[in-house]
Amino acid sequence: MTDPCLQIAGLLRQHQSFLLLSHYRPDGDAIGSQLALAILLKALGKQVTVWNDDPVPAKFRFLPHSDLLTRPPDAPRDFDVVIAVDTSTWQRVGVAAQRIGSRKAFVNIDHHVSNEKFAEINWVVPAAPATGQIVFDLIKRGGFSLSLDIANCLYAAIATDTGNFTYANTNAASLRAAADLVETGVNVGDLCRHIYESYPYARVQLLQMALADLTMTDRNRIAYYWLTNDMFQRSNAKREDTEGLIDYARSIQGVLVAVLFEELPEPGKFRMSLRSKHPKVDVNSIARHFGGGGHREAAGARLSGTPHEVEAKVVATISKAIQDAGL
Ligand SMILES: [Mn+2]
Repeated sequence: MTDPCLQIAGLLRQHQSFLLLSHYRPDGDAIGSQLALAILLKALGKQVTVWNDDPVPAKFRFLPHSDLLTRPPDAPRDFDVVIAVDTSTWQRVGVAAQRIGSRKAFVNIDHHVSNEKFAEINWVVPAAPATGQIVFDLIKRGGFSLSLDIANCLYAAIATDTGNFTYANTNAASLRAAADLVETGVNVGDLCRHIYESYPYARVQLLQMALADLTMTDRNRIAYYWLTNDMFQRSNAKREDTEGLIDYARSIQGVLVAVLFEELPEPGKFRMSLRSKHPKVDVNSIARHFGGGGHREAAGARLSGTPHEVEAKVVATISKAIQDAGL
């Protein structure tokens, strides 16, 4: 079996023009992994295009070269190599997928256990807590040099997907990578102040409204709350401000599964995020039941119906999963 790491490293050296993609509503891992690869390719003298349907969330705009990321154009363009990072299904790339003319190679670098391996070269490592950690591996084993700009992007990627190195997915390799990145010059204090202590006040107001209706159910083992369109309007918060809001439900003692429901601007459409705090409760399979996916301990899906129906169905499915796990 060819090592996908070395295969991809070969493509980066051999080809000239690259398109870097990730999922819409990008998180720190998506943005950090896209930018790290973009900076690496630029240093190699390559032509790099970075697309996302949605802009870089404000709190990640401090990352070096974040202005490289643009919305896909209206007309298709040709590339030598297309690389999708942190994207479990090709559909999650959004509109960008329709703006690719020709390509010689198609690469998928990801860590979602639900990844559909949609490309020609699929490097999917479910044991990696962040795609940024796989990109770190690519740089190390691929024999590329790690600059401070790349290190900042990768630290942001790994930190955000591991809950700043606190979730159960954090492993020795994440901490070794982090040590390496700090040795390269990453200033942890500065970086974390940007990511975790620079929230717009509107986000806190959104949280305030949402927490006022926090629901605890199933003997306080399921905690959830809603973000409604009305709350977004009243708080003036943006959709990107929702990243991490689920952690307040997750952090409650005794809670096994936390859910954040979000009403989408399209009528009758919702998204939900799920977090599990128990190794026996796999929220990826719960999300898959609703057409979504993710990881064992963190997953999500998009839903349709009325808020009441959606909530009842999801809570019942989680209750059953808890029961089936013998808890
Ligand atoms: Mn990720």
